[in-house]
Amino acid sequence: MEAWYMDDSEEDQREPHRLIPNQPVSLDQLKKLGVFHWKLNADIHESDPELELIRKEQGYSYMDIISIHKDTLANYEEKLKMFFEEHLHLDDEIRYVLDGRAYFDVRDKDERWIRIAMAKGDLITLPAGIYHRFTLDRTNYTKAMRLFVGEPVWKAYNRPAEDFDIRQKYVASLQEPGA
Ligand code: KMT
Ligand code: NI
Repeated sequence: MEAWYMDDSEEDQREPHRLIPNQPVSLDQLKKLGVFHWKLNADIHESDPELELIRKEQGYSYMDIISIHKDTLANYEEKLKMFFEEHLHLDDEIRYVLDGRAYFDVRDKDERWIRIAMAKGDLITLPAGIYHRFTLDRTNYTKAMRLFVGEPVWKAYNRPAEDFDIRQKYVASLQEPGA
């Protein structure tokens, strides 16, 4: 996993959009935004004790696998367009890349876009209430495990979504010491 601040060009969302010079974002900076990362062995995801432990500790009872490719995903174009709309959820978004690659973009506390480049073996959690979006990269393919605490709710609220309690809670959490 690698993360960096994005340029503001509107060209192809699948391009890396790095600043020149590149401005990297560390795992520590991501933690302060409530974004957490694990590196796992995706080749053994069906029987990985490390994944089992995370699922148990975090209460990730639900899981499914989504393959995002024009030949495997129904309404591919429409869904990708939706995923790239800036939005939030009322619950954490937990994704584990099993194959291929993808970008998750998150807003930092000053509203700047951070691009998180995810590859096989990267598991990430985005906190409820954070504004984010998702895109494939130039390789146009990813397979990801979707994890959830309890029954999944995929509902996304596009920005602006300031009135939700969860949004206000999230923004307040950025002010806490250590954040
Ligand atoms: C979301 O809500 O941003 C998504 O579900 C992204 C696609 S899942 C790899
Ligand atoms: Ni989302």
